[in-house]
Amino acid sequence: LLLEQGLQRAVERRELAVHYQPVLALTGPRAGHAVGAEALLRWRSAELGPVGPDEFIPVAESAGLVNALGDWVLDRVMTDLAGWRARGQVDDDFQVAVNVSAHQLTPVLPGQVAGLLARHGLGARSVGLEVTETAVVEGGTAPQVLAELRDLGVSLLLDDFGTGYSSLSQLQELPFDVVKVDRSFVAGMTRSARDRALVLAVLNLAEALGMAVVAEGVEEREQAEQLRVAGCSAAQGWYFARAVPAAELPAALQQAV
Ligand code: G
Ligand code: G
Ligand code: MN
Ligand code: NA
Repeated sequence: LLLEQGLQRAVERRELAVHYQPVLALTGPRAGHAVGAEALLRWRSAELGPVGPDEFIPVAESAGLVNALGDWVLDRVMTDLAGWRARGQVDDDFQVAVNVSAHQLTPVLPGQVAGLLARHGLGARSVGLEVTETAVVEGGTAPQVLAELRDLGVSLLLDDFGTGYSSLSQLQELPFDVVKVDRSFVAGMTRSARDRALVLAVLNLAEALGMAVVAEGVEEREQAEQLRVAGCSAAQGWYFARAVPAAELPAALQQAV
């Protein structure tokens, strides 16, 4: 209840911030360079101190607050991105991926995203939406909503891949552009042959389905190297860069290279 009440006031009290973790290309002409970022919501509550999204997003979902929160995040991200572009701090094809909750995948979302893109003068390709497997399987209207977002030109990323319950047929039917390999598999890949086999299998599967792969949670040089050799197109993780506030991202992008 304390969390719920705090969350209700978090926006007006300016306790929320979006941080950004650089995503680096591992292959292709931009290899070694930051080509995008993942937006990660942060809440510093006056009463509770810093609270992580793992803790407050479920509360926001059950309290019916996650749509308002999600709207705020999308607007914040597009404001930040438009600013970096106006100052020449990122390329036109720099893409920010935003996590969306299953509850946000309603028929109003595509129109909302289109409206925000127009208002901020951004092309649809500059924004990606990260959705978990569970969100897609649960939601009755989710596939239709995803199809409309895809028609807009927004990128769709399947988050935490391998930890949920999506079937291979769903992966093929849903309009995802990118599969994000969960960091639990990346963590084990240099030590466990099984984890390595799993990551390689995801890479093969994605290639067969015409999807790109972003590896999450890369903490060691050896992981980055194995992923690059295996043909993984992009990666993020503490080895390259941590999530930073919007004002610090341009510098973080240079350092991550
Ligand atoms: O940044 P961190 O590792 O604490 O994120 C924990 C979880 O919270 C991740 O699964 C991430 O996808 C989720 N998350 C982070 N920011 C957002 C957000 O803006 N909206 C939603 N729905 N989830 C988020
Ligand atoms: O579920 P999702 O992929 O959206 O979660 C992203 C979360 O992973 C963020 O909370 C972020 O802080 C965290 N994260 C990012 N890079 C690393 C990393 O290299 N190692 C670990 N353990 N967590 C990371
Ligand atoms: Mn994510
Ligand atoms: Na993830």
